[in-house]
Amino acid sequence: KERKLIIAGNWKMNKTVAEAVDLVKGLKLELSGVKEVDLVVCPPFTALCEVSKLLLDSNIRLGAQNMNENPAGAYTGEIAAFMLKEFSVRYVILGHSERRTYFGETDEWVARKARAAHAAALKPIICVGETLEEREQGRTRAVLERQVRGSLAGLTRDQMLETIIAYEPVWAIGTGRNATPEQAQEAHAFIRSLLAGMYDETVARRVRIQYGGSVKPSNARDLMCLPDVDGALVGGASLEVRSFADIVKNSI
Ligand code: G2H
Repeated sequence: KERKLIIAGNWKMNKTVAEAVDLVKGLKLELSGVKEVDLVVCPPFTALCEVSKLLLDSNIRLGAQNMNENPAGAYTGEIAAFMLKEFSVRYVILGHSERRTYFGETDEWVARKARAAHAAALKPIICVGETLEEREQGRTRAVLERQVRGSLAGLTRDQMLETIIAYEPVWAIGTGRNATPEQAQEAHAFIRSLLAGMYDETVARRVRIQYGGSVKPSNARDLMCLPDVDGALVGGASLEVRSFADIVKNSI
């Protein structure tokens, strides 16, 4: 494959600091030799500080699960990019469907966050994906097009090259029901074709598109070998050393 796979663990709202430290120590033991895949863990904000210390001498990079789009100031309860930079955070997940559903994030808002992430030299992982209802009504492509165009609005070509997209069909998130390889490949190829239209063929060829939604050791190989799937955003199965390490190993 011309694009290097990137596999990221999205821990969501899980793990105490002590649990996070244990998990990362275990992942370092299991995955220190992995060079074929870019590896990222995205702990909750409260564990970033301790986890960042453990990753100083590691091939595993640090990501956050969200950030505020403003530089600093009176935004009670929010976290800004410069605070993430203090812990050597390199990636930030933006517009996850849980944030869109429970916290009202819109495409336009996600795009503002993406521009703020790039302004701070953080690489955004921008999530898109249709609901079951939208798929059953045959609206998958229309929804993906609206989300991709809206959530990437205003990104320059250079910024786009440093952006990762995660295709996460909402019906596959945390349900144990992953997209079939055919469904995933079709959606990924469609997203790539959108990038070609919005930017150019080189951008479309270079940008990595992760699949997310019930990725586990048993389905990782079949999904990661697809031509337009360039990695995984893993939720539930990233919470244990064994399952995350096996997903990585089965993807190589
Ligand atoms: C999708 C995914 C991680 P899970 O949200 O972003 O979670 O693997 O638990 O479906």
